Amino acid sequence: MITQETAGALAAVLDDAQTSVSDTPSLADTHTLTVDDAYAVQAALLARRTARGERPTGVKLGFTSEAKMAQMGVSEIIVGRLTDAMRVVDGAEVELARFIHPKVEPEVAFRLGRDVDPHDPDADLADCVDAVAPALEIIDSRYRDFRFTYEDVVADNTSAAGYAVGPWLPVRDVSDLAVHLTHGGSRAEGTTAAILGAPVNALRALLDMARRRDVPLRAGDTVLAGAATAAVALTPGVTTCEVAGLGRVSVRSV
Ligand code: OOG
Ligand code: MG
Repeated sequence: MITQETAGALAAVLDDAQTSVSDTPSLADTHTLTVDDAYAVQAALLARRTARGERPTGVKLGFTSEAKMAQMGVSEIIVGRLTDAMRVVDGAEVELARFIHPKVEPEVAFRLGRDVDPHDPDADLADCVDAVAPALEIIDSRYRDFRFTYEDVVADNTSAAGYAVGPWLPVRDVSDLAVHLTHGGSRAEGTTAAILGAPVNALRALLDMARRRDVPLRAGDTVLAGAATAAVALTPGVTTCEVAGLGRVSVRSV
């Protein structure tokens, strides 16, 4: 296990890459990190963000679909943290200059209606969800050329950079809904079934991760279940995610 000091130093490297909008080499070039080490770096990264006033707003899962696993060459789920600084209002502008090499992906978001104790053996996260919505996630790996190991991407807070959530709707079955991502002239199609068979399975996976990784789950938190398709480069223009029966959410990149 790396020391707290090393975790803090590696978090500083990733944080500086983000704030200075410049990429950084894979940590694996210089450090041998375990998955536990990587989550310690992620925690130190979040601590830096909260120390400068950012407020945690929820959690995100990554690599919950085959398309994403294949795209990034990674085959196990990861969990990262969202803050208010990453939030983009539905329909609002996002400045591409804030990012290194952003990509966007279509997602489904859940909202937690109450605090959940991940260590409660009877906890059922799906029971605690009070709303669902279509969502867009902007990912922006801090690593050069978006190339990373599993431990790298965990340390880098799972490439989290931005997210937009459409209008919240009452809870419903979101198991197999068509998903369309449109960006300029291009269009990607998928289904929510690509997310671990059904997004509700992402909630089960999240509860397990939260238990193992000490991730808090609080009332009002947004949970991003993971992308339903591969990510596409975010370039100027309007990007929309439409989930059949849930509606749409968009961002305008400038
Ligand atoms: C890591 C983030 C993966 C998802 O939805 O699968 C992710 C990355 O691809 O850079 O957010
Ligand atoms: Mg994602």
